[in-house]
Amino acid sequence: MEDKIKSFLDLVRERNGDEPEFMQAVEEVAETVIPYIVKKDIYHGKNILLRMVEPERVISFRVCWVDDSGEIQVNRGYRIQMNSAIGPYKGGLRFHPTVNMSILKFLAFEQVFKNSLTTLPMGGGKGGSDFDPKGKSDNEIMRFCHGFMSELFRHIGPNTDVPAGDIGVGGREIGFLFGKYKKLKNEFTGVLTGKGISWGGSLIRPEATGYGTVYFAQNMLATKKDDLKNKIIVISGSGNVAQYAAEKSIQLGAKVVTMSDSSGYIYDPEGIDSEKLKFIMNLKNVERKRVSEYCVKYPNSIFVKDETPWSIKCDIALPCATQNELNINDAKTLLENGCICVSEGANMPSTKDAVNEFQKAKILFAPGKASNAGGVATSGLEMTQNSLRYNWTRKEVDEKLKDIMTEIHNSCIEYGSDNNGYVDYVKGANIAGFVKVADAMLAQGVV
Ligand code: NDP
Ligand code: 2IT
Repeated sequence: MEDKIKSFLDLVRERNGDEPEFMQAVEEVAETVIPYIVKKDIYHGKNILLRMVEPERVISFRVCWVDDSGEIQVNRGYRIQMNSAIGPYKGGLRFHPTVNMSILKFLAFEQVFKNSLTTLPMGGGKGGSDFDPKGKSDNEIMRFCHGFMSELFRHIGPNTDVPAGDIGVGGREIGFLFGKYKKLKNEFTGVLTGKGISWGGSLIRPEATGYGTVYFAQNMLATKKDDLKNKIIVISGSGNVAQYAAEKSIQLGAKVVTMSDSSGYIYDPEGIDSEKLKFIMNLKNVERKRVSEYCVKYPNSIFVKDETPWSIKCDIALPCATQNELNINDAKTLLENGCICVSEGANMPSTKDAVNEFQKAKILFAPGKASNAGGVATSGLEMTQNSLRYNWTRKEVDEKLKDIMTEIHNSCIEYGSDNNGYVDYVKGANIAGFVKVADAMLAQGVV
């Protein structure tokens, strides 16, 4: 078995060159899925996994735009259309200076499994740009988004590929992207998700990833007859996912003590209550300032520069910032401090070694492709509402989101439980996600 996995990974590495994040995502899947494939005759001789690691289409394009001082700027835009076996390509757009092919391919690959887990008919894709939104004026953001869409529009569509937000792409950016698409195509369609409520968006979509991550933690804790009440929670990030993970945690009676951004983390031993969270939301979403400002407003808290929050004692950790933000030493520290549950809000925030530590200690650990799937699931619900030309209420969407998170949890249990009752959520999510896509690919033949 080891040999089979190794020769598969060697081949993928050889074909893809230096793409460390993509290889990390592929390795984690190969290690759990290849042993499953070996046991199932229907998949033999079909090279399904080799087909799945090859994007169906990769688009790379130039984005030119004029900044406020009149200078012409050039960025690179991408869309990876990874797999469309079970539905149109679906996945976010990331605007961040670190964006490159390796990062987008890892995200697109994870998205295929995640979207399959949601129970909804969505294929997987991801895109973005190395554009850095930090410090840009609203007009510069608009000009960049319009430039980006002036090429992307010809590759997407409500039945082809439906992008959404990710790091650096929120409601403001989706608005500018949607406006340009509509202008170019003369069509009002559900081509993007995360839209504003008055122009085709879904209630709960902004909240969905963070809420879903906490609902997944709730499901995991319930297997131990436990819940979130009075739990100490450490959260990283202070963007979309982190904010709503914090909001739901507070609503369920937990005490959130940290949040962070790329400059460091804040620690509030008294807890970030809903009033203080409102301050953070305004700081990040409206004023677009650094999280350290929190400590000026609330002097009983501290700001720790250039560090991640994992050394703070907690019961539950919710990494909600970015990939590989939690390493093996962080995992060891969390475990020493008594952490019993990690639910990933970000995509692949824990390094491979860190995941191994959590699994060795047999704590509750959920990989992002399962625990953060509530965001894209609610995007799927937005697509459904757009097709119906109808809007569900907040309560209706939230109920559907909760049900989907429970379904995903059940799938992980079905494919990830061992004989002693331990659930390997990584294995469960990978195999459950794989089966649906693989079966569709088999049915559709070699295309
Ligand atoms: P936002 O842009 O709203 O927020 C990102 C947060 O993470 C910010 O606090 C940002 O700090 C921090 N961050 C970003 N990059 C780094 C870095 N390299 N080092 C340290 N901190 C960093 O993005 P989201 O909240 O939407 O996304 C967060 C994570 O969740 C990502 O991994 C994304 O892929 C994942 N995700 C998002 C979904 C969604 O619906 N939005 C759905 C599923 C997963 P700063 O402001 O300083 O950059
Ligand atoms: O990583 C993700 O699942 C997202 N950024 C959300 C994708 C979506 O299409 O809503």
